[in-house]
Amino acid sequence: MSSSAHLAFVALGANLAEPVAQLRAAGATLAELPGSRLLRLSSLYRTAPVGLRGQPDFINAVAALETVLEPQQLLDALFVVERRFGRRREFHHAPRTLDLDLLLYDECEIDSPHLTLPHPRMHLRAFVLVPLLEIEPLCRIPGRGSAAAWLPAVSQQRIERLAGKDGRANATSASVPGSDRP
Ligand code: PH2
Ligand code: MG
Ligand code: MG
Repeated sequence: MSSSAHLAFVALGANLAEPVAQLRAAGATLAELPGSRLLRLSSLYRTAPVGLRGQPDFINAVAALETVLEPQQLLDALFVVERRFGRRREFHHAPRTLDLDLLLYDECEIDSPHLTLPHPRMHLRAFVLVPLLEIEPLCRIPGRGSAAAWLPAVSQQRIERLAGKDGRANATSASVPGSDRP
């Protein structure tokens, strides 16, 4: 890909309709986004809902993409994938078959009505930080510093890496690094 390519990180989440299968399929779909290449996909993690009551556990992961799309184009492409996976925006924070959140795009800091970068709550969520650090251990969040430095702040949030093949996100072109995190 050309030198105009950008590095983006996307959070994947689901807590409805066989979420492990949804996330595996979503990983494969991200590998086919226009103008983009899937560089890495984290393991899958089972996580307690954050900020929501009475919802099932989530399955979460994070993907690293190289892309020539601009941030808004990438966001639009992610919405298309969400819709393809049957996401209906019934109400804010409704349980979802697939949620794709753009976390980081190069060092960009953007605050527009449609898009805030970095994602404004990513540093406060174990379900983002843990898979992100699995695939980008030295990750820095513009305006927030080292991502790893935020881990103590989220240590109360339950997160468990899925063992065996369930922990593998199974996107054909992704390399899934081994992790000895329990
Ligand atoms: N997404 C939310 C709110 N809370 N909690 C977990 N564990 N995983 C998520 O993906 C998640 C959440 C809003 O999108
Ligand atoms: Mg979300
Ligand atoms: Mg979202």
